[in-house]
Amino acid sequence: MILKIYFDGQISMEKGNINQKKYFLKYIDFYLVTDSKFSKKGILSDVKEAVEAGCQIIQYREKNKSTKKMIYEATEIKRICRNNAKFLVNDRIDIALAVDAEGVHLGQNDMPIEIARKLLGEDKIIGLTVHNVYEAIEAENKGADYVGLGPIFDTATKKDAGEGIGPEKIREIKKSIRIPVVAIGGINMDNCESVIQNGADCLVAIYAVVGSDDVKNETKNFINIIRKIKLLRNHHLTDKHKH
Ligand code: TZP
Ligand code: MG
Repeated sequence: MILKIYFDGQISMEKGNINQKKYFLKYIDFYLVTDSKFSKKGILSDVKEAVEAGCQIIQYREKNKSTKKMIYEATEIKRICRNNAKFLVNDRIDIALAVDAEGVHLGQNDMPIEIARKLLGEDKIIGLTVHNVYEAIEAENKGADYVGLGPIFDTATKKDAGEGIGPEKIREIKKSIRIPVVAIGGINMDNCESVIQNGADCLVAIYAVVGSDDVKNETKNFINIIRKIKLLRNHHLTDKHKH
């Protein structure tokens, strides 16, 4: 069980245990969620380019494909991620189990997290979508490894996402839980600074990345800006403590 941290910030977790999982999640920046509707070159190409750009966590999200097709794509994504990125499956515990993915991402109406945990075991990553402080605290208490918070801004990518809650809401959630907060919904290069400034540990931008002509470059741009703002944010925090 070796956790390797490379000089360029890449983290590789070769065999999971709970502490390594928690440590890994503390340091993720940009999180790619696949979307075959908006993808220009196909989801496998998107995953490959994002991993090459340094993305360390990928979520396979498909709402309308056959189970057979999903098993095939999930197997391919796992192969592309290898030791370079964690691979999670949205909603489908059965697919995650079938391909031995590193975790799942669940919504409020998906399988209850306690049951998912029993099926997947302690080493797997379970993320839960939350919309408010109450759901965030409940997610932490029930053993979620991170929360997905959103939609931060209005988005056309998920039809039933509801209205954007605004980046300031991230601060409120951060104060109420210790597990990482992954911001999602309507995030692009122009507004991502405010998301990190307000305390998000990580962010997802689907359309801005997979709908672009150059997934690798867009992923790199997001990673660079997130890391820059985190450095400034953390520097500002330590400065405040000095005075
Ligand atoms: N969950 C909440 S908003 C959303 C999901 C899956 C869609 C985010 O897509 P985009 O293109 O980054 O707004
Ligand atoms: Mg779901």
